[in-house]
Amino acid sequence: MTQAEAVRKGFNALYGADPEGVWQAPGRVNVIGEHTDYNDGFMLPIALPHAARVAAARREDGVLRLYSGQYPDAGVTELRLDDLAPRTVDGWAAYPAAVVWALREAGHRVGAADLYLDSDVPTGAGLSSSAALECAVATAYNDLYELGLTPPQLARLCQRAENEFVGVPCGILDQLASACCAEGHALFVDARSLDTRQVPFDLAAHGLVLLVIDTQVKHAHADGAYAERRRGCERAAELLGVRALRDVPEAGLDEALARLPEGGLRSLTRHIVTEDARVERVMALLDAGDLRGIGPILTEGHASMRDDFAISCAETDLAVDTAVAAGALGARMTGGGFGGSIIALADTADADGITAAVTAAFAARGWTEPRAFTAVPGPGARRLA
Ligand code: GAF
Repeated sequence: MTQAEAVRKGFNALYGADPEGVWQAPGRVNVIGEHTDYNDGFMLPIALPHAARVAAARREDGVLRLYSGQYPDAGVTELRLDDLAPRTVDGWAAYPAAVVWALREAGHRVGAADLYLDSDVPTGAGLSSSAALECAVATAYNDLYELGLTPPQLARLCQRAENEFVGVPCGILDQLASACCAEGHALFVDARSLDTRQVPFDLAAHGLVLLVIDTQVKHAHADGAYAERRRGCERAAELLGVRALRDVPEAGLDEALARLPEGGLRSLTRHIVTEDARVERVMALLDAGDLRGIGPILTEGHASMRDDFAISCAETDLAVDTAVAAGALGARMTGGGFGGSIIALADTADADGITAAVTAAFAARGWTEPRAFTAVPGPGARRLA
């Protein structure tokens, strides 16, 4: 049975009728460009083959019914559309509810629906499982209610849903990746204009793999620390008199740093400015067909997240250091930080050895065994059936 058939069947068994369709949206890993999104900067995600799927059918009585195959014990959540308000729904149901709320807030005439969700995007691993849920639901609603929204518009709407309804001050990286990525490609994003460009990212043709290693840790203070980094960047931009840190050119970095108070704001600024520059360097190499050459830039990016942005942790540092020592061309933490996953670019022949080395290093410290898989760029959000 395909995954589309599985959610269709689940929908039918639960709601006693066929859905009107099945949609899916992927998780992501970001190749480079971390925390640059809310600084109006650049980033380069790929979609994972892992995705959230939703079988859906419209309802006319204003009652939104939600069920997740990942949380069967929670049963069906019923919410009246007119009662939807920011921060009133907890847990996984907040994400689909948030999307319906955001559509209505934006003035779209959408009604309720029965939704049956499922997902194989690992949760809490920094791989955008929540954005995948949001984008799957937004894509389903876009079709069912014939809204005609473009993928970037859907991404913006999902970001608003997460910021205002769920209460997470994220940027647009995850939603844009989930909505706009294309198979076999990385997605270059300019977060200010929302201009995107599909960049061929054919790892196999270069004899390479992109390993994703989920450390299986998520440190508890992550949400507060993310918000704090964001406020720090905004404060630094204000003190420098620019709209966002994206407007500080790398050539003018030293001069900009000298105008900031000593300490945290300087290192936050240094990470963002150098990270934007790293995305541009990676883009230049990819445009020249040199996928292998991006490795060292990934590792530099990790050092910047560790030393300047201070969002790494012992587990991600150990995974990155071990992967590089075991022969990876480059490695870095991916996503918001404080745990989650790392990526490692490697020759195909070295992949198993790298995974084994990281696993052994974790075992030697008595840490939970990390989970590894290889990521091939998958498609963005779409209708399956
Ligand atoms: C998280 C956020 F949701 C994104 O918007 C982005 O800021 C990312 O962390 C860091 O690049 O995934």
